[in-house]
Amino acid sequence: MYDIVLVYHSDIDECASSPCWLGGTCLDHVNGYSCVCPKDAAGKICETASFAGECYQFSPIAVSYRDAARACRATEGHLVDVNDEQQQRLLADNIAASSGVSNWLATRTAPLPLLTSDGSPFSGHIQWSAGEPLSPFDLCVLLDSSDNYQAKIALCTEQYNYVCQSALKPCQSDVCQNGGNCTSCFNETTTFCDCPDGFEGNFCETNIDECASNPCQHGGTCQDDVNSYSCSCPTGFIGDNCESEMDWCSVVQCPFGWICQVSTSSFQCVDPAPITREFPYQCRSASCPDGMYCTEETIASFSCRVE
Ligand SMILES: [Ca+2]
Ligand SMILES: [Ca+2]
Repeated sequence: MYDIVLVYHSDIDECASSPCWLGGTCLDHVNGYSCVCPKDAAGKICETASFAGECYQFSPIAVSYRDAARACRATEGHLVDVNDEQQQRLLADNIAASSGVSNWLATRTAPLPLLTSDGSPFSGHIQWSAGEPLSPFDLCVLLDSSDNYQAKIALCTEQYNYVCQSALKPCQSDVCQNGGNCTSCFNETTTFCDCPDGFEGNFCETNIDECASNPCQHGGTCQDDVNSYSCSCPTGFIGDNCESEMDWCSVVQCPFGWICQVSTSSFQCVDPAPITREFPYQCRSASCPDGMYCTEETIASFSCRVE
């Protein structure tokens, strides 16, 4: 008796759950995935974006307002401030393209007044933890995903996702290659490279292949350059893309007094007065330009054709 063991090697599609945010493209790998983020987004799942001169980081987890504020401070940012409806709409669109759930804003009510033992207002000076004093009954503001990201009041102790905000600054250490312009946020944990024409990639490390579209015609050879390309054309073709057939008769010389007639990839030299010829024309090495071969056609004509 033999046990028959069937082993299936099946790779799970880690992109099936659409893990990349903000329009990032997911690449499935063995045991994982990676995200290719759009130009103004960055991070493992494209969770950080720059727009309107500021940086925004969208959290994948739900925590209390206080923990959210603390997490943002830890990255040298702060909970997102929304001051007008346009900003709210922009933020809402980006939340919808990331976690898609409700998110805390920085806005909250002032802490409730502190009282002493006899009920009078506390006016002493004591040292507080960061973020304190914050009572469990303080109220905070969130953008409510169940109501088209309108603002809504909630207890600050409830748990929601959050958005951290940070100014976009020039980079202290320039990580961009090939002359890319470097900006950073969240204490340089996120950097953006604005690439010069002809380069792409997170660090402008990729010289875009302008030959990829096969611009050279008629079998021309393409040479990639920075934001440009050049074509080496086969004999008989000219132009930036080898698109034009050579007008041979304008560049070659037939024997003195002979007539040049051009045709596809060749030309012919014809003696207009063949009757005076004593001997048939004999091809010589100088009869045709380099790259062409000579053929005697009649007693008084020969052609040059591309080899
Ligand atoms: Ca996979
Ligand atoms: Ca290039």
